[in-house]
Amino acid sequence: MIRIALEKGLATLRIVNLRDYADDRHRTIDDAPYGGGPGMVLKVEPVARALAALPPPAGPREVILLSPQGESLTQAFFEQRAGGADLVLVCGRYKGVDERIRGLVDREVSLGDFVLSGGELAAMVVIDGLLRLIPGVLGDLDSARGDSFSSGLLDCAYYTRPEVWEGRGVPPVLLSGHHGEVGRWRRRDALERTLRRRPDLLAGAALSDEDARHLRELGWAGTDAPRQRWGGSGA
Ligand code: 9D3
Repeated sequence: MIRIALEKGLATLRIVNLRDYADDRHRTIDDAPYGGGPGMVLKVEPVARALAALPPPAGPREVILLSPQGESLTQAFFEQRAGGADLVLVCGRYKGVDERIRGLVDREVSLGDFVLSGGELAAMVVIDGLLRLIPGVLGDLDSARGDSFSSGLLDCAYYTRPEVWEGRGVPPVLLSGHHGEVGRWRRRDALERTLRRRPDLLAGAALSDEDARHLRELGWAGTDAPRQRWGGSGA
């Protein structure tokens, strides 16, 4: 998907190697933390020099540090940035980054509460989530418009051929050809799945009176229960 966006000229990507902005012959960009302790810390000067060496942006530009201390990425983050302003994604490694690097960035973003070895994969996640929203990158514009999180609900169930697989069929309404009924079934299924799996999302979803009535039939109290987490005690 990233390659297609670049080949179509719908986005440009520049990769900067921080080692090119080191100032010694070993191209060192990390050092031991003041105060002692294990691990290495990304130095501030290579990051500052790399940022200063970027071509002047044509329009607005936002510098984002990928870090486990950042705020969690959301679909809203991508939607707010789909307009095409320049993004600079700074990736750390090691035990962490010199605190003064935080003074060089506009925000700090994390993928979630788990530990990666560096920010590079997180940067690719940001790039993927953003480029797919650019019109013309995905074959079908509607496949981004209809995204699960754009509606604030989880997606409904989907099926494709065969009609029966190892004795397991498909909800008959999906084979009925009644588009109105299919639409209502999908909405109800999305509501039901969201209630069971991610009740926290219901607080932020745009719900019609009929949606709310259906949810209450399913036992929804109208308040959001705590999210069930993988590996949690409630799993
Ligand atoms: C010892 C404390 N660790 C923080 C949890 C140190 C540390 C571990 C791993 C500091 C940086 C990293 C490298 N991770 C990232 O750069 C990173 C990341 C992540 O680890 N999890 C979720 N999102 C992200 S975005 C960048």
